[in-house]
Amino acid sequence: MKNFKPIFFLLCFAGLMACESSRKQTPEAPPEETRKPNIVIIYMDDLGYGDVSAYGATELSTPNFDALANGGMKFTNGYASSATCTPSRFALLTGVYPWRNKDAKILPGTAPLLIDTAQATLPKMLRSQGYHTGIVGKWHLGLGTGQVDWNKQITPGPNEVGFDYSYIMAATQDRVPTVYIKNGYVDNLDPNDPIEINYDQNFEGQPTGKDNPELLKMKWHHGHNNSIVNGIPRIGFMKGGESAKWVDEDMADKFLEEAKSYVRAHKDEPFFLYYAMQQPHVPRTPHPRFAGTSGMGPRGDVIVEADWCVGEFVKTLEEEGLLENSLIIFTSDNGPVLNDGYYDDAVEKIGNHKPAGPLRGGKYSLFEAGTRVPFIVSWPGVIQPGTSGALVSQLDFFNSIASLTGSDEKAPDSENLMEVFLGESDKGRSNLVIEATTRTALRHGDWVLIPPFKGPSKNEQVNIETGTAPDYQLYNLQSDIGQQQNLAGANPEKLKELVQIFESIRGEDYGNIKQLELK
Ligand code: NG6
Ligand code: CA
Repeated sequence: MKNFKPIFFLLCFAGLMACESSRKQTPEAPPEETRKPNIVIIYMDDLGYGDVSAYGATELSTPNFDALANGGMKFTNGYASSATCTPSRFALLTGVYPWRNKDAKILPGTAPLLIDTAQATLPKMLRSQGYHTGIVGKWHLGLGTGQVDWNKQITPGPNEVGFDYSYIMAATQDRVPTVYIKNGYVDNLDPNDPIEINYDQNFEGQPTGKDNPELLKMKWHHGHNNSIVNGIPRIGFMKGGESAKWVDEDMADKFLEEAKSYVRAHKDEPFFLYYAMQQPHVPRTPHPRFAGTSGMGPRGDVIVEADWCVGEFVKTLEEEGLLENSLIIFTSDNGPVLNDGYYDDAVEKIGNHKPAGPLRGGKYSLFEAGTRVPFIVSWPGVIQPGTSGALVSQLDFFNSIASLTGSDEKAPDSENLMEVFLGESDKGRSNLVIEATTRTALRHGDWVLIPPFKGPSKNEQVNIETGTAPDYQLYNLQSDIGQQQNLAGANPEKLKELVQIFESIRGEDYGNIKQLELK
C-alpha cells in the first residue's frame, strides 16, 4: 500500500467534489499519479482450481491467465463464498455471507432481484468514491420484483444496485431468456415479436428438448429439456424475441467487445468493471476458431477461448495506457464440473486433466474443490509478483477495495485484506465459512470442519461428492490437501475448538441448516 498512500492524500486534497464533477463534465483526465486505480474483476463461471496452468494444469495451456498470475499475487487459499453461482455473486458484490439470505440459491431466470436496492454494494461504494461502474456478462442475481415484462424496462436490476452501465445475460447460458439486456432493456428486441418467459409450462406449439430431439445440436443429459434455442435445449420456456436471441458461439466475443468498449469509453475517469465471463459453464459453445483447439472437447476449448479473451482485454488496458494503474482481480464463482447436464464430451475427453487439481469434490461440493478457486490479484504498477498461501475470500473485496479507495464503508462479513492482496502481508483471515447448496462448513487455519448433514454423499447426476456425511469431518489441509483422512475421531480437542468457532459464527440458524435435506 506504500505506493498508493501519497496518491490517496493528494486525492483527499483534490476532494470528492472534483471526482464528482469529472463524472458529469468529462474534463481532461487528471495526471496519472493522482488517479485512483481502475478496478477490474474478471469473474469466471465454474473454472476449477486445476484449470489454470499457473495452478498446475499441464494438459491445458492458459498463457493469459498465467500472465496475470505471474505478474501479480497468486493466492493458493483463495475462496469463492459458495460452490454455486448465485450465492457467490451475492457475496462478491455485498460482502455478506450468502447463508444470511435465505433466497441466495441458484436462481431461475424469472427470479426477482436478490440484492435489496437499499443494501450496500461494491459498485455503490465505488461510485461514492468517484468511480464509474459497469458490469458486462453474467448477472444471475435476479431482476425485477416478481412479474417481469421482458418487453419493457426490466427493473430493478444491476443499474439499481450500483452499476452505471450494464450489459448482461439475466441468469445463465443454459437458462431462458437467451437475450442480452442493456441498461434494463432487451438488446435488439423487435416490439412486434414480444418475449414471453415461463419456468413452469410451455407455450402452445413450441418445441422442447424433451419432445423434439430431432431439432437438437446438443443433447441433454439431465434437466435442460425445455425450450430449444439455437439447437440447444434450455432450462425454462421462452417464446418470441427472435431478433434478440444471442448466438451462443458469439457470446465470448460479444462480452469481450462490450468490456473493451466500456474501458475505452471510461478511460478518462476511474472505473470499476465487473467482467463476468460465461465460460466454462454449460452449454459450452466455443467460437469455431477455438473449436477443437484444446483436444479436450468443448469444455477445454472454451477455457482456451476465455484465456484468449482475457489476453485481449488486458491488451486493451495496455493500449489505452491504463494497465499500470489497474487493479485486476481474476477468479471464479465456484469449482469445476464436467457433466452439468449436456452430453458434450467433457467427461469422455478429459484425459489426464484434473479440473480440481489436487482438491477433492467440485461444483456443488463442501469439499475444497467446490469453493477453493483460482484467485489472482494483479496491479502491474504496484504489486511485486509472488504467491501467497494466506486465507482470502471474495467476501473480502468489499472492505479491502473500500480502504484502498478511501472509503470507510464496511460490509458485515468482509475483512480488509488489502495489504495481503498487494503482497505486503501474509496475514489472511482466521476463519471462513464456506457454503454448498445451503450447507456450511468452516475453514480455520489449516483445518476444515464439515458438520454432520443429512443427504446423499454424492450428487449422482454430476458425479461429484457432496461432502455430506452423518458424522463430523475434520481435515488438516496442510498435510492432507485431498481431504482423505478424517481426523475428527483422532483429534477431539481440535474438533471441539472448531465446532465452537463454527457455531459462534453460524449462530442459531445452524441448527436448522444442519437438518436440511440436500437440495
Ligand atoms: C443447475 C443446473 C446446472 C447449472 C446450475 C447453475 C440442472 C439439472 N442443472 O440447476 O446445469 O445451470 O444449475 O450453475 O438444471 S451456476 O454456476 O450458475 O450455479
Ligand atoms: Ca458457476
